[in-house]
Amino acid sequence: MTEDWRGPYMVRGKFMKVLVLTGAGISAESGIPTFRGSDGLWEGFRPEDVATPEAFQRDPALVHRFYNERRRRLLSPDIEPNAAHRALAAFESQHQDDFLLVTQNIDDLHQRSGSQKILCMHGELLKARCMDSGECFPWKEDLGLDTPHPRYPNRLGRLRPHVVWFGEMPFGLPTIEQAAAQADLFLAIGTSAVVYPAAAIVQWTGPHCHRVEINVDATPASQAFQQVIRGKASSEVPKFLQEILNAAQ
Ligand code: BJW
Repeated sequence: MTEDWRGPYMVRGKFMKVLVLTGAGISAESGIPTFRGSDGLWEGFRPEDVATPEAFQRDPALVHRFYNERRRRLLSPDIEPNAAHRALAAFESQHQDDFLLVTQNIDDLHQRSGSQKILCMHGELLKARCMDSGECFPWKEDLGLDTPHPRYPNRLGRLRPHVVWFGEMPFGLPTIEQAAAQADLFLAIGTSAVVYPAAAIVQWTGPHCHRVEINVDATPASQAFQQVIRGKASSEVPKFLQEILNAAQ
């Protein structure tokens, strides 16, 4: 399964196109629970009760509570980016060709680390979206059924978390598809590869692309990667990216 990445990398020189996909595993060591781990975020919540448009219609108060708790936790002082987030931002700043970081995470830990070219395909927890106009607003407070609209204070409860629920279309798919087709290196970090279309991105890469998975466990997609690194993101991501930068010198 493991193949030395220096082959394709050195043939193409240092100006390679890099696409990175991150999932909940990269933020686990920052204190944000993953979705499907044993201490997972959805322990006690069924996904269909909190992460679908139907759930929100049925019981908006419950869904708001789920996201309010996560927003408060994200904003607590003990949550901060870890070495993997920081290494990706540092790599981006030193890499001289195309780079795109696609994250499924709705936390803002990549942004806090300084990542610039980032596409949040499942939305952002620190934004609220008007259900009528689609307009988004930066948001750090709780949302609820009595939350006034920032522009029209008499309109209450028309804001929802700016996140992508099951059955909704993720953001930026054409951009992601194009970046995948052109990528020389695809790096998937800390994602279980069970949620689509994110899980299919590896299939959208071209035959020339070197595909690397970094995860503590195997995933249903592991076979699609030439190089599989088993370990924690905070140690393996900085190591891997530094090797690439060293090889490009
Ligand atoms: C570490 C680590 C460490 C831990 N270091 N690693 C049947 C078949 C196929 C598809 C479907 C189907 N039925 C329905 C669908 C579609 C559905 C879907 O995929 N369902 C599956 C569950 C079957 N998908 C959708 O509905 C999507 N929309 C859609 O398909 O639209 C139509 C469409 C049509 C055609 C083209 C394109 C689109 C929308 C999906 C929205 C997902 N939303 C959520 C919630 C977002 C808001 C929120 O955060 O609350 O997104 S669900 C949840 O899962 C969240 C995550 O982003 C997503 C992925 O989870 P992730 O990040 O992989 O986390 P975990 O917990 O699963 O895994 C963590 C991993 O880290 C593990 O592997 C650990 O081992 C590892 N790890 N610690 C490294 N320290």
